[in-house]
Amino acid sequence: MSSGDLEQRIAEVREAFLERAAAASTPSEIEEVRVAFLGRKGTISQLFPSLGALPADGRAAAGAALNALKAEAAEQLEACRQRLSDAASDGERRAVDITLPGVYHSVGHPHLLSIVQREIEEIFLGMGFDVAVGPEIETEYHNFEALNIPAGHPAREDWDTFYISDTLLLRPHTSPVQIRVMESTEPPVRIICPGRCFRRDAQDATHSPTFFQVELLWIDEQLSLANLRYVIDRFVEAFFGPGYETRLSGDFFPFTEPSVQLHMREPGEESWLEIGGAGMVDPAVLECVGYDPETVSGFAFGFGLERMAMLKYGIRDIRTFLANDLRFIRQFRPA
Ligand code: FA5
Repeated sequence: MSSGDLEQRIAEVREAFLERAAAASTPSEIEEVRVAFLGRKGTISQLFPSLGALPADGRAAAGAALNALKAEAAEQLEACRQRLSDAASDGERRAVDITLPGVYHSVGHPHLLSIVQREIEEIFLGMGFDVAVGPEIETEYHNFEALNIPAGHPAREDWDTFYISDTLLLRPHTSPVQIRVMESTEPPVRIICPGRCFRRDAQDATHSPTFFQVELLWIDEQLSLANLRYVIDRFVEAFFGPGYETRLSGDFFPFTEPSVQLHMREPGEESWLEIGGAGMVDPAVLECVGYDPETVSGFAFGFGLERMAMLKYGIRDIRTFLANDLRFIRQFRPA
């Protein structure tokens, strides 16, 4: 090969290198180009042995041209790598561009009924009660018999119950949880039980086929109606605040004796709203769960959660709770 041929070949290789280098757009493509031209068997490296075959007078110039190509190729590849890493960090910078307007992600919040349930739980936890739960599908035994309402007793009609089978039903009140707790706990017992109930009630402004009750049960020695009245008053004070009036009147429940009913009135309102029933636990119920009515006594209540929320927040129709209207739900975003 003459020195002119070699210079011609160097020019061709340079062209080919520049074309391949310009097309390389990833680190691995850049590495491929490096190996193809500058690697041990690369096109540029392979040209060096030809220098030895050149006549002495042209060898120096051809050697310089070849070295220059090798240096240029190495520089170009380094420049390609730099461009790629600049582009990558530019992309990263753009990914967290704090000057762009944010993307709005709507965050939900608990429903008013959950908020009220939690508030009530907090108040009673503060008074030393535990929170108990029971199944929404109940046995007839826990829902009626153990509560002193045997089969055929007319009081069963007070709870318009959805039956699932001959012995299973959707609980129409939370009172069966009293039984479950007493069956598994020695006295003293101090629990509340918030939970969903179901009744075949026609829907109107104060009735819904599905609603919540909060049950309370306190069994100890020497409890009386006066203690019940005290607990109700402290609760009303803590949950509703000042100005709400309460009224207890006589009632009948097979599982309490005596039994009372609680009505409440908003400040400045004329009409009373029934909140729930209460009373001293009937000795027959205590005996049924294996307690000795001679040594322990206690009281219970079952209050409607929606009714309490309605009074506290001025809600006039119980149907709004489940109407799924966001304009209603969003008014009660917890702080
Ligand atoms: C009972 O369910 C008794 N278990 C309460 C009780 C517990 C008495 C412990 C004594 C001792 P009553 O059927 O009255 O009682 O219901 C209690 C409250 O649940 C009602 O005052 C009302 O606030 C609420 N409630 C009942 N039915 C509905 C309904 N269909 N929709 C909304 N709230 C209801």
